[in-house]
Amino acid sequence: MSARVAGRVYRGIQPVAGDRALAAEDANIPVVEAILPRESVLQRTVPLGRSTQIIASNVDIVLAICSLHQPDFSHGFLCRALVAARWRKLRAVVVLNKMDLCLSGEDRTLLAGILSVYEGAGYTVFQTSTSTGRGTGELMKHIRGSTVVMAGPSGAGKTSLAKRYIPALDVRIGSVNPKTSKGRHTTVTARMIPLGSETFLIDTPGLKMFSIEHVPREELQFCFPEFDEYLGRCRFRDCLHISEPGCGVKGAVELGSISGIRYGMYEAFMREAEGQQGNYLSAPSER
Ligand SMILES: Nc1nc2c(ncn2[C@@H]2O[C@H](COP(=O)(O)OP(=O)(O)OP(=O)(O)O)[C@@H](O)[C@H]2O)c(=O)[nH]1
Ligand SMILES: [Mg+2]
Ligand SMILES: [Zn+2]
Repeated sequence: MSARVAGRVYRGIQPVAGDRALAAEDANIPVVEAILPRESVLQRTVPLGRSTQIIASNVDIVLAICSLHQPDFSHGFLCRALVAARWRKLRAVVVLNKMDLCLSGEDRTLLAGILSVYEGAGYTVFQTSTSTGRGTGELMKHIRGSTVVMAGPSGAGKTSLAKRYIPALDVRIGSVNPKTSKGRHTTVTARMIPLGSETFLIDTPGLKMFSIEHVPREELQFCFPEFDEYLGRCRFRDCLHISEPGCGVKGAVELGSISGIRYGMYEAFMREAEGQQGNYLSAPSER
């Protein structure tokens, strides 16, 4: 159903997918008079603009969706999306889509590495293919009854997943540029799609990078759930787990209890937050 938004609403707040609104009926077209307070939001920093953008509101779960190839998997993208979700206290799960393209021995090694990093960090990882339907039923069981926002690079298959669940959905599916393996930014606005009466899936435009500059530097350590049990074990109470002696987090990395790739991401985000390395560099340990 479409609605008109009263001009004064825009002066206070920009409506986003997931918002709940008070609406009045005007010549059969609902007119949004007010946006109700948001219970939760997923937000990102707008690259270069230094402002933040609320991607969706009132969500229960963030589906951080990516693929091994077309586009290529990026720890940087995935870890940023997971940080953004956790900073807003949103539950996140990882969806590895396009599993039908994961055929070679090299792919299986890559997959095993990714699973060990993210499952080791406590995340549930779903392996799906919107082409064959693999894993999409299991994913549906997990999200049933929730409002879910998809976040991922362009071309990962977000809209294709929505269409797998609602085949009659009138949406555009893009393609992936064969030269660059990147998507073509087909979806341009976020949209909430009802999947049954109590499950809602928010499709979003693919991002080049999920920027998290809005997350304060000292709070990044709390956005890596696997750090939690080690945070109290540092010699210094204000340890930021970079170069301080007697650091519990670094000790756990050395013992292999925390993945070196995830810790490398933490270090990179801390450096970025300090502004030493400019913005949006990929982390040194990214493979
Ligand atoms: N092989 C394969 N291709 C897929 C799968 N899912 C999506 N695709 C293809 O990937 C391309 C991009 O799919 P979209 O669903 O438009 O991707 P998106 O994430 O919505 O992209 P944006 O809207 O640009 O953010 C299309 O050519 C799809 O057919 C999959 O599971 N396997
Ligand atoms: Mg799309
Ligand atoms: Zn420490």
